[in-house]
Amino acid sequence: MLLASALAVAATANPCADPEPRYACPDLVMRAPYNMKLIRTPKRQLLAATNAIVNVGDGPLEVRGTRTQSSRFQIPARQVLRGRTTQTAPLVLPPRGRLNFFDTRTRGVYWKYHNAASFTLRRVSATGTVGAVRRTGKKVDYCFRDLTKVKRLDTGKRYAGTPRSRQFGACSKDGGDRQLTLGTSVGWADIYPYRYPQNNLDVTGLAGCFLYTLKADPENELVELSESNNAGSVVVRLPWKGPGRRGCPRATEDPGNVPTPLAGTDDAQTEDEPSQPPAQPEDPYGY
Ligand SMILES: [Ca+2]
Ligand SMILES: [Ca+2]
Repeated sequence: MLLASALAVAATANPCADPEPRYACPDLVMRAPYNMKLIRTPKRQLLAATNAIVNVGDGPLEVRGTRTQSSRFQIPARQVLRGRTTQTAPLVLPPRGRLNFFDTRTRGVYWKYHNAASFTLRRVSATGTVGAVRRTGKKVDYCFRDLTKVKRLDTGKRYAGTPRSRQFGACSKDGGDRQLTLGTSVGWADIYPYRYPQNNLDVTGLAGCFLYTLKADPENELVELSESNNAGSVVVRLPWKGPGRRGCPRATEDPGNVPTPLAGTDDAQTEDEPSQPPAQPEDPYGY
């Protein structure tokens, strides 16, 4: 009954926009790429960036996967919205995305949400207009977890409703799992340091001004309070000599929609590049 209701709702509208019943909905934002570094390989130049997906909504992002018989390494994923009151039952949406048993090659194999984010590079003209996508990144699978609490960039305070402790832990490494839950709580971030596998764009052979954009939920598989704030961008000059626009114009069109300037109020900035990993029973970047 609940599932049938969910199907009907999801087919017509974003339940986060419905006045009744009211669900506590997530709102993903991608902070502007930071800690950018050029990684040189024998044949390629990769411009890497740390990225942080933050939930600034009024409810958790929660995704559940239940194994079917069809696939060993992919699981259909359903988003779950919680009611604002105990009288409202959780809403389980139809599957629109999937979980992949993703091999990072160097950091283990994890269950991750596919198409959680995208990396794109577009040329910026002398007048600041943004052209078509020139390069796309490989990293699209993310854990969605509570890695660290963050503060608002505008006030330096916590987001309202931020849980004090982690609600969603590291991704499972068990390929035999039959049911999985991934998520990111309000006021928490899922962060990937620039060194993380695939956390880069191939900029080999490019010269000029470009807009480097990271976007959360680029296929809009997840319902949110806002779909217009999911990306963060920075203008870079190539060949890479370092961060900053270096004479490049500001982009007049920002496919990232909302600038996400970094400020010193963000816990993520201090926790994403620890000189020594925090003492935890598992890889702190268990993703
Ligand atoms: Ca959003
Ligand atoms: Ca979305």
